[in-house]
Amino acid sequence: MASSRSQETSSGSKRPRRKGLFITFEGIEGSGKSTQSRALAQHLRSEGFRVIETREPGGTPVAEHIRKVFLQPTRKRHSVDPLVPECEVALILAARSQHVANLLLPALQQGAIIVCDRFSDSTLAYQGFGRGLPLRELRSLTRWAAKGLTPDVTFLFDLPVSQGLRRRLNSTDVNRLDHETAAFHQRVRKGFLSLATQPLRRIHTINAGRSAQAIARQLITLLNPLLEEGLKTRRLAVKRA
Ligand code: ATM
Repeated sequence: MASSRSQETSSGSKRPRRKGLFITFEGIEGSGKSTQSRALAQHLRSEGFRVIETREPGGTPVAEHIRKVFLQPTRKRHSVDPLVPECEVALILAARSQHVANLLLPALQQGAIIVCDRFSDSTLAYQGFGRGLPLRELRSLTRWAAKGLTPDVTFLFDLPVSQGLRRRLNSTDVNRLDHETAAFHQRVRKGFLSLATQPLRRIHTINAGRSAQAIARQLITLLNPLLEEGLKTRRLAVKRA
């Protein structure tokens, strides 16, 4: 990790050094990532860190409004006007820009640990690999909406689509994307896995088919070096002095 006041991004540009830590959870639906992200946040709080739990789309009042429009199942009366992929991207980016500017950047500046359920990798996986929109443009748009913010570490929860969908369709809050075909969700899964092969090594693929306790232990093991580094060099906010 660079010790200067700014950090090198993957594109080679400089971004202001932040005090906090930005952790994201990604994966197909039904992978258990939301349960694990809540458990991790609770663990970090019990260790004395200042933690903010949030999600995308959403996380601020305006972004949560946009989430409702984005996820609302297509009703019969809306079937003449289904959301097109470009509109999906526009809604996601609108929500992300609010979230980044009004919650994530200020909290990171104050040394908080952010535990965020989905971020830009979901846009590449769902709208890029899933819907077929060009990845290069999506990367540039999402960088713009996120003011260049990228996670410090990402946990990608992976399991076969059939298992994820089975878990998901048994739940009570089925959303618009849950009704997509298995082929769509397969493309999304493959997309996530291909993002995880990138050389930056930010994304850790987690086998989501294991017990909740085993997964929780693995996340803490992966995170510990970053927390130690954060306490030394970033000034992470802790409750005890
Ligand atoms: P959660 O159910 O994990 O909160 O996610 C809501 C949906 O938003 C999820 N859909 N399914 N099925 C993935 C979708 N989504 C995108 O399509 N693109 C994005 O950029 C984000 C952040 C979420």
